[in-house]
Amino acid sequence: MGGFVSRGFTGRRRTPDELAARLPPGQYAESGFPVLTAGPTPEVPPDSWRLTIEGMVGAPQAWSWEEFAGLPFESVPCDIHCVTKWSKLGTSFGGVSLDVLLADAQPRGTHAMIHSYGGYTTNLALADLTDGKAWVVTEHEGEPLAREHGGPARLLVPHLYFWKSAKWVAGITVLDHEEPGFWESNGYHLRGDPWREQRYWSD
Ligand SMILES: Nc1nc2c(c(=O)[nH]1)N[C@H]1C(S)=C(S)[C@@H](COP(=O)(O)O)O[C@H]1N2
Ligand SMILES: [Mo]
Repeated sequence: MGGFVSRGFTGRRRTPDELAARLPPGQYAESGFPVLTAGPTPEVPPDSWRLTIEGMVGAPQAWSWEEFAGLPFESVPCDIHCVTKWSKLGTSFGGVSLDVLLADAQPRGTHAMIHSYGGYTTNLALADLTDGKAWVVTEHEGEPLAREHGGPARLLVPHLYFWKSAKWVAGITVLDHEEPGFWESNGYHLRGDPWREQRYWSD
């Protein structure tokens, strides 16, 4: 009886071995889906949402919600890792690969700045956005992406810390050099590989 009662107070649930191997160093498995937003939550009705690709490209691109819905859509099973140390294992999103979005734009640069409705920015190397590693997603676990998680559309870059996955994504500017985005200007690592624990500038 006493053992039963005290069970809930022994701390975080143990992560089974096969999942533990998917946890980068310093991370714990979170079963919920925490919301982390710097500042207010923008309201972006799908009818006024636009996604643009501009900057150092051969042909700038822009999609309305309706046009975006016509692009090849894929399901993306993945694990996500927040720099604040929670990881969500075995989740899934649905959206359009950056390979599809960048194909017609003909990028001429090496890096990108991602811009969100509300002003958030984050930087990525093009190499981290291409070859099946990044998506603009509109669904989470089969449902429309909730507004607090970036709905109607967010970037998803699951192999890097989750601050790179810009919510309410509005635009991708291709650059021929690297520039720090919002968190990267405030002490977060320029790349943010969770397997190398690239959390802060000094990592
Ligand atoms: N536009 C925007 N995107 C953002 C953020 C933000 O504050 N604004 N926070 C980032 C951080 S630090 C994390 S951990 C994830 C959190 O996503 P979630 O709220 O869906 O868990 O979104 C990232 N994308
Ligand atoms: Mo974060």
